[in-house]
Amino acid sequence: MSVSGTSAAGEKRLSGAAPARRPAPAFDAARAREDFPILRQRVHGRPLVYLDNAATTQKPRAVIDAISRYYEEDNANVHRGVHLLSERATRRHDEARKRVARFIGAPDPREVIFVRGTTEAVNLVAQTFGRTRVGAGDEVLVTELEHHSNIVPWQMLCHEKGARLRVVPVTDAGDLDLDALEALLGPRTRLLAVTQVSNALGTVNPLPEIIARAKARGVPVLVDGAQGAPHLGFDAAASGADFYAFSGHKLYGPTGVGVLWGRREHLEAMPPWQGGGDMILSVTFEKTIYNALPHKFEAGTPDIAGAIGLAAAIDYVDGLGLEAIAAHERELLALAVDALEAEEGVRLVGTPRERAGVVSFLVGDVHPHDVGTVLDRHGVAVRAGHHCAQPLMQRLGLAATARASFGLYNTPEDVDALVRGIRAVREMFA
Ligand code: 7TS
Repeated sequence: MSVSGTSAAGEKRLSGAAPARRPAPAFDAARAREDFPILRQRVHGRPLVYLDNAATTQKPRAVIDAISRYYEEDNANVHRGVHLLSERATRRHDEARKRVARFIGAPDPREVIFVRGTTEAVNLVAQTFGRTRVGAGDEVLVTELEHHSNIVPWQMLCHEKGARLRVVPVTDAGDLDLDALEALLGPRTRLLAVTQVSNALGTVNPLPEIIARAKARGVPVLVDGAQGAPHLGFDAAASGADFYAFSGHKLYGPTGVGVLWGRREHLEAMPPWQGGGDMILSVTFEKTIYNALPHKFEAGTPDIAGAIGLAAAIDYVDGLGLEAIAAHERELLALAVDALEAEEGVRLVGTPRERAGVVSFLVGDVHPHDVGTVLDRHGVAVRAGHHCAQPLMQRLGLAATARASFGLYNTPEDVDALVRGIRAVREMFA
């Protein structure tokens, strides 16, 4: 599933293109909010305003119930038992994989590997695909926008292989410098690892263009969809990408489960990663024959309840309509950006051409941690810090920012509460 529509020219949009010219479908965030039990509470005596969705999203009742129901009715290990419960658990786990495949437009559910999250997905690719493809003197390309989890695994690989990690720079506005990308794609480039959306600035990368440029040089592309999947969706088959990674917990699903999608031919050719049960067909002390996809990459008992919870989250999101959610979030974000720009003493960090989910800011010279603490006293949950993007912070000459990040249940009133909280920060530190 992807919110990317098809333009009048019939050209498939992924992200980064102009918004479709049609009225946004009505979306009732206040009503959706009631699906999330956790949001009913008060913190420090104030109604909770949850604006830390880029870190993790809250879970709707449908997801919580799906997980409880699994444990109450179906719990058993998968692929092992001959008994009814095990058959049921296996079937539900398989159905969850198919649900994910449909959501991201994967041509074949066997290309969907369940992992712990985006971090594990990237490490899997680095240690299998990367280890077989990258040698001494080769280059792996990342960008200045990346989260640590799309930097460090590649750095470790390069260190091991005597390869070179190269970095696509960002502009002061927080957009990738595509001319620099072009110049960096060279004969030794073995992979480009790039995020769909920046978790620190909200930049939406123009993936179709980026992927086309890499493909023109025969360079495989891994897309980090941790922040993209919840706001934009993805169409794996149409994207031209080779790998896509995302985390269930940022998509209203449970923690502990995420997805690696990879092109079949890559996954077939890649050596297995972890060894253990389920990833084998037969074992002797002399030789092990590995299992077929997807099991080859899923050693040990998987997070069965997690996969079922993730499928329930996808059902929930699709039920509301990812496109309607995206339109709602775009409106909220525009409101927040306007309000913060108009606010005395507030500086936005990053003014990318297209933005999703996130706005980073500074309040005067108040330390972002103090901003976050005062906001918390007003019931407003934001993140303050380097957002696991220290190289990006260094590039921008900052140690940290405060970050408000939006989800489907946020409302214009939440933006008002943020602004009131920021005024309280200014008064306190005036
Ligand atoms: N990639 C991006 C772009 C992310 O934003 C994150 C997590 C990850 C990868 C890692 O995901 P995980 O589920 O494996 O941990 N980002 C954040 C954040 O912005 N605040 O807390 C976690």
